[in-house]
Amino acid sequence: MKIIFLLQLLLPILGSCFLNTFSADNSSCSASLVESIPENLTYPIFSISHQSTYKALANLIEMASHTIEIASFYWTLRGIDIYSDPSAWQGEDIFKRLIIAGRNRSISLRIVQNIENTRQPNEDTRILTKDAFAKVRSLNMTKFMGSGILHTKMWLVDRTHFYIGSANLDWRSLTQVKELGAVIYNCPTLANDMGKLFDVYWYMAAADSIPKPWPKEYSTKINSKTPLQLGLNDTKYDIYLSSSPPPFCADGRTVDIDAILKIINSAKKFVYIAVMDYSPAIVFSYPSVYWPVIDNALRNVSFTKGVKIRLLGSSWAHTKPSMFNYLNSLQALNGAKKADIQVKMFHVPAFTPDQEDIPFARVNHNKYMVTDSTGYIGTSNWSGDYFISTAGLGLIFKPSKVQQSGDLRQHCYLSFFPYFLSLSILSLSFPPFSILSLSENSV
Ligand SMILES: *[C@@H]1O[C@H](CO)[C@@H](O)[C@H](O)[C@H]1NC(C)=O
Ligand SMILES: *[C@@H]1O[C@H](CO)[C@@H](O)[C@H](O)[C@H]1NC(C)=O
Ligand SMILES: *[C@@H]1O[C@H](CO)[C@@H](O)[C@H](O)[C@H]1NC(C)=O
Ligand SMILES: *[C@@H]1O[C@H](CO)[C@@H](O)[C@H](O)[C@H]1NC(C)=O
Ligand SMILES: *[C@@H]1O[C@H](CO)[C@@H](O)[C@H](O)[C@H]1NC(C)=O
Ligand SMILES: *[C@@H]1O[C@H](CO)[C@@H](O)[C@H](O)[C@H]1NC(C)=O
Ligand SMILES: CC(=O)N[C@H]1CO[C@H](CO)[C@@H](O)[C@@H]1O
Repeated sequence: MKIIFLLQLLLPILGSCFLNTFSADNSSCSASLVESIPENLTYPIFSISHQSTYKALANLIEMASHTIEIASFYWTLRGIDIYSDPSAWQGEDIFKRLIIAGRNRSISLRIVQNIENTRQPNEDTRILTKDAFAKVRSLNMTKFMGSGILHTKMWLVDRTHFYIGSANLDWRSLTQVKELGAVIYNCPTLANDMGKLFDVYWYMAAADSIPKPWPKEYSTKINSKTPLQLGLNDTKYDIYLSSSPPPFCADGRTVDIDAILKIINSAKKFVYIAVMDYSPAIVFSYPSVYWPVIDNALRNVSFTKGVKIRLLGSSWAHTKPSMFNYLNSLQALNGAKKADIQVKMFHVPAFTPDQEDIPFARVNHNKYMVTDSTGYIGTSNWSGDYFISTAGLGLIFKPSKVQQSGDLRQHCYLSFFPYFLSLSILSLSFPPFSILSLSENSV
C-alpha cells in the first residue's frame, strides 16, 4: 500500500517530465516515451500514461520537411492486409499520412523491410512505391548470416527526430498489442548516428556481402565507452545506440548484447525487465543450441550481489512451452544465497469476441529494461537468435548525475520506474487483471 501511496505523490512530478526539453547543451533535444495499450485494457489511475504510438508516429510524419526513413520487419498497416477490424483505423490513418507525405508533400520516403515471403507479400510498401514514390529495399538476412530477419522498428525523420521501439508497421501494434518505444526530437547528433544504422540496412539490402571493415562513414564515436552527453534541465544523460548482429556493427558501434550485459552487470540494486520472449537458447536452430548468455548474467548479479531481478515475460496463445521451463528455472534460484528473483507473465486478455478473433494480437510485445542506473529500450526478444543473426537495435540512457545529486525525483529518467512499478503492483494487487503468476501458466 505504501508504494501505491508514494506513487500517487510522485506522479504529478514525474508524469510529464520526460517531455521537457533538453537544455542548450546539445541543441534542443527532447525525448518522450510512447506506448500502445491494447484496446480496453484499463490501467489503474495511479499508473502513468504516455503518449500513444499512433499519435507519436502521426506527429513524426507531420513534422517531416524532407525525408522519412523507416527500418521495418513486415507491413500490415491496413485492415485488409491481414484482418479487417474497426480498430485498424489508426494503422490506416498512418498509412494515408505516409501516402500524402510522399505524394503531396514531396517528402522522400526510404524504406528497408525484411525480405518478403511469397505467402505474405508487403502490399503496403508496393502501394507506397507506386503512389508515394517511396524507395523500398528488402533485406535478406539469411543470405549473410545463414538465418535471421530484419526485426528493427525504427522511424527517422529529417535525420533530426526518430522513433525506436517494439511497434511493428502493423495496425495491431497501435491498438491491439502492448508496445513501448521512445521518440527523440530535435536531436541531429543522435539522429545522425541513427542514420548510420539505417545506412547499414540500406546498403546491405543491395549488397552481396558484408563489408569488412565497414567504410568510415558508417563508423561512430557514440558508444558505451563514449556515450553522447545530453542535458535535460540540470540532468546530464549518457546516451547511445546499440546494434545487432555483430557483423552489422561498424567501427565504434556497441553490439546490442554487449550493451545488455553491461547494463545488467553494472546494476547495484535492481534489474527490471519486460520482454516478450525469453529463452537461454538459439530458438530457431536445429539441433537446439543452448545460449545462457543473458540468463547467466542475471543469475550471477543476483546470486553474488543480491541485485533484485524482476522479469515480466509475455504469455499468449503462441508462447512456446519451453519458455516456462526457462523462467521457472530462473525463478528457482530465488532465495539461494543472495538471489532475489521474481518472474511474472503478462497476459493480455481479449475483452470481446471480436478481439478474440484478431490473429496474433492481444499480447505484451515490448522489450525494455530498467536498472538502478540505466534505461534500455530494444527491439529484440531475449533469445540467442536475436543477438547472433537477426538485425535489431537498442537505445541506452543513463542519467549521469544520479550519484551526486541524490534526489532521484529530479530525474525524468524516473518516469520509467513508476511505469514499471505500476505493472509490478498490478501483478500483486489485481491477480485476475492481466498478469498471471508463473505457476498458473506452467505446463
Ligand atoms: C473497448 O474499446 C472500444 C474502443 O475504445 C470501445 O468502443 C468499447 O466500448 C470498449 N468495450 C468495452 C467492453 O469496454
Ligand atoms: C494529394 O494529391 C492527389 C493527386 O495527386 C489529390 O487527388 C489529393 O486530393 C491530394 N491530397 C491532399 C490531402 O492534398
Ligand atoms: C534469401 O537468401 C537465401 C540464401 O542466399 C536464399 O536461399 C533465399 O531464397 C533468399 N530469400 C529470398 C526470399 O529471396
Ligand atoms: C526543467 O526546466 C524548465 C525550465 O527551466 C522547468 O519549467 C521545468 O520544471 C524543469 N523540469 C524539471 C523536471 O525539473
Ligand atoms: C559473477 O560476477 C562476478 C562479479 O560480481 C564476477 O567476478 C564473476 O566472474 C562472475 N561469474 C561468472 C561465472 O560470470
Ligand atoms: C519474438 O517477437 C516476434 C515479434 O516481435 C514474434 O513474432 C516472435 O514469435 C517472438 N518469438 C521468437 C522466439 O522469435
Ligand atoms: C553544443 C554542444 O555542447 N554540443 C555537444 C553535443 O555532444 C557532442 C558529443 O558528445 C559534443 O561533441 C558537442 O560538443
